[in-house]
Amino acid sequence: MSKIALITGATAGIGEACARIFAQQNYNLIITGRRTERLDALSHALTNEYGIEVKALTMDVRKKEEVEKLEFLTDSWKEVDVLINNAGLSQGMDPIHAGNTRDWEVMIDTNIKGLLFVTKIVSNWMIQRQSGHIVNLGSIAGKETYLNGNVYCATKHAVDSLNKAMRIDLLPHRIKVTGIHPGAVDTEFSEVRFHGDQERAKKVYEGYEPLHALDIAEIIWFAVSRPAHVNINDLIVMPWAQASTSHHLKV
Ligand code: NDP
Ligand code: 8X3
Repeated sequence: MSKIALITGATAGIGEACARIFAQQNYNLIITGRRTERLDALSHALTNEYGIEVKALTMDVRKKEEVEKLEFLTDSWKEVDVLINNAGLSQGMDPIHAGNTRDWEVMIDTNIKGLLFVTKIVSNWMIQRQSGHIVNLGSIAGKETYLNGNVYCATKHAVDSLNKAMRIDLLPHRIKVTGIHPGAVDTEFSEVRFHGDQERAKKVYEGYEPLHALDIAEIIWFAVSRPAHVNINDLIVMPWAQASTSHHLKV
């Protein structure tokens, strides 16, 4: 019987790449995000290409009542083996005294509260089966703090802490928990951070080769595919040309 992975934020970037990798590995998928058209297109593509089953659920992880729609899935879809808590974003890059409070709320609600709403539901399904693996997308921003990164960094430090907390709380239930913390990955991330300013977004990745979404998806698959007695607790993954959030070798 095929395993099931639930991937949040599968409409772009790392989440979409994870969907492709897990489909190649014959997983059936629950994919989520806010952009229904993209979810449907991905669902059709993966079904046709890999012959897997895909459930596409439009949901905004910030809205508890939308996340609770997961409870309406049939019992067989609740047998989730792998949860990838990937949905997340940054908004703005201003000093704390000039920060936009709406941006702060979006980041806190998505990166922390959204991750918690999804985890609460899916971890209970895993507890029923005493089995499962949760992968949390943190960031190098959850290990360091950089100029004007303030609230985004704080949300990813929270993810880092929740990753450790989940590992402790869910240990008696035989659930693995892994944190993946990438440096710069060339996705829609910077375009979203800069509110659609493509020129500014492009500059983030200029002069060096950043990571690609597939690099991270392959590493997530590596973590998930270790033998039963092995758990990768925490991984920081950087482009070779990036030593920290503020040190890049640019040519
Ligand atoms: P993208 O912007 O390419 O993708 C983000 C995904 O998150 C989209 O599918 C988006 O879907 C989804 N998402 C955002 N907000 C919500 C929401 N409220 N409800 C549901 N889904 C949401 O970025 P990445 O792929 O780069 O980011 C994925 C994760 O990796 C994030 O947690 C990010 O913080 C983390 N990360 C990224 C790095 C980078 O440099 N790119 C580095 C380190 C960590 P939709 O808009 O359709 O809702
Ligand atoms: C994304 C990486 O350095 O832009 O989480 O915060 S960074």
